[in-house]
Amino acid sequence: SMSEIGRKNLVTMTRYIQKNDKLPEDKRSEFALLFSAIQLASKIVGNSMKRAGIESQFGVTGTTNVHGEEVKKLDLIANDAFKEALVESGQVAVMASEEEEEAVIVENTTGKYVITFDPLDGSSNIDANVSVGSIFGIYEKKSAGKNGDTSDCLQAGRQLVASGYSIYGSAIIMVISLGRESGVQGFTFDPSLGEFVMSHPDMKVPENGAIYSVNEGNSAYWPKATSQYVEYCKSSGEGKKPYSARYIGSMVADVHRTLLYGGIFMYPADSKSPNGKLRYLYEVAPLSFIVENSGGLATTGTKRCLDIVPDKVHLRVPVFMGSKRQVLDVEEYFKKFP
Ligand code: AHM
Ligand code: MG
Repeated sequence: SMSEIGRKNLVTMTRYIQKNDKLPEDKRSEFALLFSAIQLASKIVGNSMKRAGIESQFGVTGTTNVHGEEVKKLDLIANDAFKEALVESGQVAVMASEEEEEAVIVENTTGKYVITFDPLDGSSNIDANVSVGSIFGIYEKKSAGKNGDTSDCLQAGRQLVASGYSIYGSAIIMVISLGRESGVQGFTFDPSLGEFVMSHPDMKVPENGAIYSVNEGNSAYWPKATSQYVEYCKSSGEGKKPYSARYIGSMVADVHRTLLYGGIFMYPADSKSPNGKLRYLYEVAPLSFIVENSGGLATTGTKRCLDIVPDKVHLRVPVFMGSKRQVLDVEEYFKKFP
């Protein structure tokens, strides 16, 4: 707001990155450029979302709007916004996106970062005006060639140097981690300044929570460990009350709530989807990095998510993430019912 202008303690995302003494100087400048690209992409996506309702009223034919322009799906607008901004930052060698079949290799660049992203996650929720988000992970290029290649994307989540998400809700909030040492910080977009301003410093997921979040419609297909754990969530006894159920069906929103209120978010494997639904590189790994760097845990049931080395760009993995207590309990159920 106007009253903030000129205040010394106004921490914009760029200031936060430039002053982060957990990072070497060169990394700070590279990250400042990278994150300014991601902020730009998020602002573009946020704006397009706001316009989407109006555009679709005008563009009833589904192909052209009142200006005679093609009405693009928001997923594609978001994908283009991210790709363009990232390439223009000059910092990026390889990109992997939910919307691209193959890794995208950037040519003629000295950029040494690898970015994985889901430009618009949860887009099936948009027509109902439910919050959606963008998710991204940042790795360093490992291959030796001048240009990067697909192998640069196939790194364990443990190798992430940064990750984050933007959530498009009543406000645009961006939550980022520049590594374990740096923790997790949340920034809210202030339209009057055009800046993301720190609003949630040093986010910590509660160690214990009383919310479980899962698409229970799939329960007929769950393995025993998952069914038994969810039964436990709903049970009472020995001082435990039944947990509350909350499931938006938009991963960023469900994980954001989990960070703030605690509890557990799950997208388990089931007999129809033996690896669950969510994709490792641009959904599970970046959000596991955020959750773990805020003091929580993320597991497949039997393995820490950050330890998985993906063998393909669109690999899916089951996931349980959130408060330490709940995730450790899940792992116990998987030991008991392998
Ligand atoms: P999307 O990438 O096609 O949007 O799908 C991912 C979304 C997640 O945001 C959410 O957690 C999940 O799908 C919900 O799936 P379901 O409808 O099967 O519960
Ligand atoms: Mg997605």
